[in-house]
Amino acid sequence: MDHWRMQRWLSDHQQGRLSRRELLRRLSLVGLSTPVLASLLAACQGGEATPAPATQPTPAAETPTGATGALPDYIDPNKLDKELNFYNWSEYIDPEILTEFEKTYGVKVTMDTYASNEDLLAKLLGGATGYDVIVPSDYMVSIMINLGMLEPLDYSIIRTIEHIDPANLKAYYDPENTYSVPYMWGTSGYSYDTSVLGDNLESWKEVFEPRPEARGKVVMLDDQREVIGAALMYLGYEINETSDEALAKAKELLLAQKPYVLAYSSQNNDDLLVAGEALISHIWTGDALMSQAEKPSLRYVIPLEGCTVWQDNLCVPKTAPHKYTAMAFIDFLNRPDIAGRNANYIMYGCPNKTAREQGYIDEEVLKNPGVYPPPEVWQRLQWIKDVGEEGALKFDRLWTEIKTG
Ligand code: SPD
Repeated sequence: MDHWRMQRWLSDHQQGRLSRRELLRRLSLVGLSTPVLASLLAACQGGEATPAPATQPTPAAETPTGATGALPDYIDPNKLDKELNFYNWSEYIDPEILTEFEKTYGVKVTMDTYASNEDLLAKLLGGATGYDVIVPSDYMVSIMINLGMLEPLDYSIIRTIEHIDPANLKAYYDPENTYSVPYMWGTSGYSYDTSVLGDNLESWKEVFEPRPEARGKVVMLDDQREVIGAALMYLGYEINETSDEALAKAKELLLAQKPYVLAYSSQNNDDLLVAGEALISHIWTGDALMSQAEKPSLRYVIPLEGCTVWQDNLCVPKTAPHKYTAMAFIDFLNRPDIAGRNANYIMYGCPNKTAREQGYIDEEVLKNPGVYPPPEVWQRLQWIKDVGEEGALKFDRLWTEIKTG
């Protein structure tokens, strides 16, 4: 291993040019063991302080992977545009997959990122018309369909739909998959540091009414439906409950919790855990697993009272300027080898059945019950649903009261 190269990666990370996840992946590729990685990353603490640029060009010089295939024969190269604008959740794709698409298809991909479904919706409603592919979750697909914001998908191009597990298709929010193809799915439980809090934490109580050692060290997702939903489940309500009584109780709980909350963050919740500044974080599966790789004393919990299960989807906004290329990109992402590599990198549940069956997904990820929960755990998972305009307004108001209260 060239030390100069490793040093450059570390320095890029410290200056905010390389994400922690990408740094970790590159270092593990060159064979560094978990303890060595953990100490290197600890030495880099603070490296993420520099805010990431709003637009993240895909990495070029460092990525060793070249093109690994020709265009499928059903893709017409003359119809491909030279560029594609991808609006995705942060840390939600292996950057080398973007590079491979660029090289194979001759299309430059520009990716911007968002932190919540509500941010995505606000951005599009605010007039952003340049995006070609977006990744809304289940309930947000419903909302966007109802608002007429999505383009019907062209399955003469997205032929790789055949690899998606039928169990993940025809979901409640888009029963014919007219507008959406499943991308990844996961759960929203919490991770905590067993070396301080022990091995037996199982309830949302630890998050909402934390024990003294964890007070001031709790991080919540910066996501209104997730946070209010978790509070509702802890209180014994259904996650989509909008009655005034239930929301008043959720408000009381969340305001009482607030002095113990270090931050509401969906992007730094994992970093804060790894750095030891947080002891418990409300977190999505993939971020939980990635931080556990850096800090083995972390443990991911799907709480006894239940938590959210969600599925994120590839969709094309009606306003997309490069629709043919968008369909080709979605087709590419669903190739079993690509979907498998991506799932191994971001560590979320992968709806690509062929990728799972043909060994493209690491056994370690497939066997992890945090990623693929056993049937008894499924019984306590709930889907967030579109609660209509009035319900959405209530969640919105309550969230503002929590954040500013
Ligand atoms: N790090 C990216 C995670 C994407 C998670 N989407 C989750 C939506 C849950 N409502």
